[in-house]
Amino acid sequence: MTQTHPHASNTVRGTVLAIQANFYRVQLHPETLPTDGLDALQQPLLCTRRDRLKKIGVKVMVGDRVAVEKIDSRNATATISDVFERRNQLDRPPVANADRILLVFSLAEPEPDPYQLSRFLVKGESTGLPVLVALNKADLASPSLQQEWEQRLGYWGYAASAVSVQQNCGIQELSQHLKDRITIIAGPSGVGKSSLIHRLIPQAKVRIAAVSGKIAKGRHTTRHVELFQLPQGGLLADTPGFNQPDITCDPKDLPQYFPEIRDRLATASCQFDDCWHRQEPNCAVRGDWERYEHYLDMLAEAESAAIASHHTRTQESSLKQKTKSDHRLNYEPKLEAKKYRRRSRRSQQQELQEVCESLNDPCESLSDLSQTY
Ligand SMILES: Nc1nc2c(ncn2[C@@H]2O[C@H](COP(=O)(O)OP(=O)(O)O)[C@@H](O)[C@H]2O)c(=O)[nH]1
Ligand SMILES: [Mg+2]
Ligand SMILES: [Zn+2]
Repeated sequence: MTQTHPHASNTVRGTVLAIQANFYRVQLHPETLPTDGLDALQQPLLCTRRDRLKKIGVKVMVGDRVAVEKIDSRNATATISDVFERRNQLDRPPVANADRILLVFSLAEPEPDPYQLSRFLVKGESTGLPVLVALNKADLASPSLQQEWEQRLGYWGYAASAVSVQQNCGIQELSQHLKDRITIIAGPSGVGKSSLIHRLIPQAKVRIAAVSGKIAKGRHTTRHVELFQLPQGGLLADTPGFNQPDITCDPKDLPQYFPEIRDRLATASCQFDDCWHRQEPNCAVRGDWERYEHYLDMLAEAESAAIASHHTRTQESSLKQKTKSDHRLNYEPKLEAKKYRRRSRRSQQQELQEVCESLNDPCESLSDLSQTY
């Protein structure tokens, strides 16, 4: 990634809100604009990426802070000339510089499933970002049920608040936490994530329609990551619902994704430094707390995932070796032809993948949140 000096004078900067095909929708940062108040530049601009960035392979992600040039305020277009260093980067959904995860569950329709909640929480924690929790559809739940869940999540280490998007209850308070930040919304499907975004940003839908018509005629626009701008400042990204986030983290990292374990280890330590908190003697973590069973289940899952991915890697490398040792066979004309066809299919596949990437459509892999720095 290249870097422009962030304080270079007359560099206009902005944040990438959405990517479609080879276009980037960029909201300019007002404080970097020339002082002669250009009203036209308060709307997002449609940008292309400077050729040099393409050549050196600099990718632009949603959430990226960028430098722009060649601003045409009449047509609301510009060119991205540089990408600033990312603070962090989520793979699924592909978003840079996110500040927090907002997990939305519902108190009814669907009812909370403690183990599913727990998995979402662990997945959220694994991004390294702070995790907020909202319990929606309070209008469908008795006050005692609301209290019960708020308390239960409190024991788990989360200050969860019951809200009702439909009745506009608790939404103002929630939006205070979203101000001036990039927040990723996740949670099971049907809990009201999209409804929440529309409640916070009534014009969100309208704007999507207007832009997709302008830049991507004929292309499907429903499955891409987009940052929505909150009226009071701040950006929100919706993620399509998924019901069972998989636990694929490094098993060694799992304990730190449970606030209950973090708390226990802050005041006590296990006899063994490499304690898995299972049956080891003098473990400070094992004990009578609700999610301990969840921890054990997820630990087993993370371990099998690690073993499975190790197997895949070993298999792949032995396959490669086999091809190498069978190299002679490749001199047969028939196989050459096959090889040629295969390559051509592969390049087609690659092209498709590039289109997917530029559309920022993660194809079928939006099913979990994970982070690479
Ligand atoms: N009763 C009630 N229904 C809601 C509330 N918020 C959303 N819904 C409904 O729940 C359903 C799923 O909402 P949606 O926003 O599509 O959920 P998503 O899958 O998480 O994006 C829709 O029928 C909404 O009208 C709420 O606060 N109360
Ligand atoms: Mg939705
Ligand atoms: Zn232990």
